[in-house]
Amino acid sequence: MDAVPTQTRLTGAEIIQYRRDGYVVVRNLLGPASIAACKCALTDLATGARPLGQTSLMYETGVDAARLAPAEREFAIRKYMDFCADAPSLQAAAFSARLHDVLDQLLGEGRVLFQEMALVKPPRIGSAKPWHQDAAYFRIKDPGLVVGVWISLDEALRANGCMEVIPGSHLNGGVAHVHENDFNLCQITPDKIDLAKRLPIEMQPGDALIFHGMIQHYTAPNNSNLRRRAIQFHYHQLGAVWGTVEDHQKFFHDAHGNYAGCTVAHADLPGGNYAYREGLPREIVTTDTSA
Ligand SMILES: O=C(O)CCC(=O)C(=O)O
Repeated sequence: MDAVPTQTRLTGAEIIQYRRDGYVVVRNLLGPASIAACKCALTDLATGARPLGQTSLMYETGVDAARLAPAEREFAIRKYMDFCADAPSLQAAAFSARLHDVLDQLLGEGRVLFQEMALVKPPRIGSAKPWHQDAAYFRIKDPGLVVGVWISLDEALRANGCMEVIPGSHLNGGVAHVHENDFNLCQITPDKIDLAKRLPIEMQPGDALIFHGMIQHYTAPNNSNLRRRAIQFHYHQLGAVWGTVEDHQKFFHDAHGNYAGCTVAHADLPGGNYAYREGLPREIVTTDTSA
């Protein structure tokens, strides 16, 4: 069993930090056994030791996955998605009672896990995730009801592409994003980012970054020899309503009022196979924290 407390209470100062800065870090959210089980599940999904089921794998640009030996794949994968049904240890992290105690404190009770992913930024080839706001990807009418949780499975340092945020940027609302049919590269237009305020957040394995759906954030390429695996969950509080692209445009538009979120492809470019989807149909997270 993990030698970590079963319950976590944020201090008043941490709750204020989430509201004011748009993020808070919970240290040691996952203990060593959970971290090891999550890493093992990611490896097994990559090698095929665990069937992919609903899980999808996305590789770094330029990688020909068909030419990789099974053991090589996890060193070329950029992202795993939709794995909860296939990997109980990853699902357990998403439904951690300790995590939901903290989220209850921040947001009130009752939420839905609507998206899960693992970002594994492989050594030497792991690419950047450009500056963006996660709410630009979700047509949810009240972006304040969306919360992201990013849990480091390795040490996340400046050297291997830790999370960086612009503290307080969630308070300025949505800003224009652009992309060219690769939703992984959807990014804030440079004039809307105050890079003087960027703050790298270095984390130890098991630490969790809890961040507001509107905070501007980024991860650098991994040019090091270090691994940097992380799992990321998105939840919305009950009461969140999925809207139309017009609803989303109210938050994400350019100076002319044109849509500037990440949920629509650039129609005039080849390879425009971007398919927007809403959240996965999921159960409400139980408030029974005894599990
Ligand atoms: O872990 C990463 O490299 C980027 C995570 C992130 O910001 C995202 O996927 O929205």
